[in-house]
Amino acid sequence: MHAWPASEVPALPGKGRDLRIHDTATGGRVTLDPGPVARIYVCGITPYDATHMGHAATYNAFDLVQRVWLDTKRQVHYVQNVTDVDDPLLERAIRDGKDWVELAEGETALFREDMTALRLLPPKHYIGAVEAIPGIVPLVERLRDAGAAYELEGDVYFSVESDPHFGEVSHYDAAAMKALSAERGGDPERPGKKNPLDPMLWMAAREGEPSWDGASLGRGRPGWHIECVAIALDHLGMGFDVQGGGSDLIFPHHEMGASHAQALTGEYPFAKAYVHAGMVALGGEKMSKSKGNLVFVSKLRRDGVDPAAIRLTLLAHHYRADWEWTDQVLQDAVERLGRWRAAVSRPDGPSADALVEEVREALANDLDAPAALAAVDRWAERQDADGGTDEAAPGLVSRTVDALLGVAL
Ligand code: 5CA
Ligand code: ZN
Repeated sequence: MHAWPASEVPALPGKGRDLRIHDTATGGRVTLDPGPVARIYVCGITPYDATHMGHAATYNAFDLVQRVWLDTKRQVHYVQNVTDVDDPLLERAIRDGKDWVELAEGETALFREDMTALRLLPPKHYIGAVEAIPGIVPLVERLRDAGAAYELEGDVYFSVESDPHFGEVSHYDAAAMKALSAERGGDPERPGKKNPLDPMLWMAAREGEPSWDGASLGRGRPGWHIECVAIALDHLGMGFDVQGGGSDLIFPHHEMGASHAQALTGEYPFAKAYVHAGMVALGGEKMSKSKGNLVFVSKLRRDGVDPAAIRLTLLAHHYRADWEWTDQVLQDAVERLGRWRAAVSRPDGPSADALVEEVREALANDLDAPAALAAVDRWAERQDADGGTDEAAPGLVSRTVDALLGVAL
C-alpha cells in the first residue's frame, strides 16, 4: 500500500539526545540505543470508521519517537500495518450494506489525509493485512510443524505455552488475561482449546466471508496478531527497537505478537521496548469506534479547525496519560498556536539557544511534550514582555517546533 507524503524535518543546530522511554515489559524506563538505523513498528488502524482523536494521539506519540531519533541524525525505519480484513470491519460493512473492500479503502484514504494534515511522518512500509497473507501462511505452517500451533475444527490456534516468555509484556494475571481476551477479539470460552487464552492464527473460511488460499492450512483468513508479526519480521526482523500502540493493545495483541515471534524464531525479544499511549476519552468513556463516542480529525478539519491546533491539543497531554477530549482543550490549543505564531512573526526576539535544548531534553525524557510546550510558552512570554535583539531567534523557534513537535508555525 502507499503511505502518505512526508513533511520535511528541519535539521537543528547542536546534538540530539538519546531517548529514555517507559517500557511496558520491564515496567520501567529504558534508554534506547538504536544503531544508525532505528527500527519501529506501530500498529495501524482497522479501517472501518474515520480517524478519531484517540488514534491521532497514539500516532502523535510515535511520531515524537521518530523526531527524537531524527534529531540524533539516525535514519528511521518505520513500519505500520492496516488491518484491512478482520471481524469488526466485515461486521460494519454488513451493517451499512457496503462492500468491505470499498469500506476499508475509503477509510484508509481518509486516514492518509488526516495523517498528512497533522504532519505525522509516514511509515517507510505501509502494509495491509490482505497483501501480507502470502507471508503469513508459511509462518502459521511453521508454528504448526514445530508443535507451537494446533488445529481445531479447521481453525489453527497458537499455543501460548510454546513461548517460555509468554506473559512478560503485560504481566497481567490469568483472570485479567482471560477477561481482556474475551473483550478484544479472543474466544476463551471456545471448547476444545488447549489453553483458553490461545489466539487464532488462521481462521478456516466461513460461509459468506472473504477467504484466501492458505496452502496446507486450507482456505481462510489470518488471525490478528500474526498479521503484525509477519509484517514486522519481514520488514524489521527480530529485536527491533520499539513496538508501539495504544494501551488497549498491551494484551492480548502485543503479548501474543511477542510470543508468536519468539516461538517462531527461538530468539528473544521480539521488540526491545513496548511503548503504549494512554486512552483518549469522550464523555467519560474511551473513544472507540464500537461505542461511537468519537471526535473525528476529518470532521474538525472540515469545520475549519487548523490541524496545527489539533496537533497542539494532543501535545498538551503526556502520551502515557489517559485524558478527556473537550472543546476547552482544543480552544486552549488554538490560543496557544495564535500566541506562538505572533511571537515568531517578529524580526527578532530573545535568544532561543536554550529553548532548543529544553525541548530536546523534554522529549528525550519519556516524550514529555507538555514540558516542551511549556518551554516554548516561556520563550513566547519573554518575546511578548521584553522582546529581544537576536535576529535568528524567531526562525530557530519555528524550526525547533517544526522539527521536534511537527507543528508548522
Ligand atoms: N488494527 C489494530 C492494530 S493492529 C487496531 O487496534 N486498530 S484500531 O483502529 O482499533 O486502533 C489503532 C490505534 O489507535 C491502536 O494503537 C489503538 O491502541 C489506538 N487507539 C484506539 N482508540 C484509542 C483511544 N481512545 N485513545 C488512544 N488510542 C487509541
Ligand atoms: Zn497490530
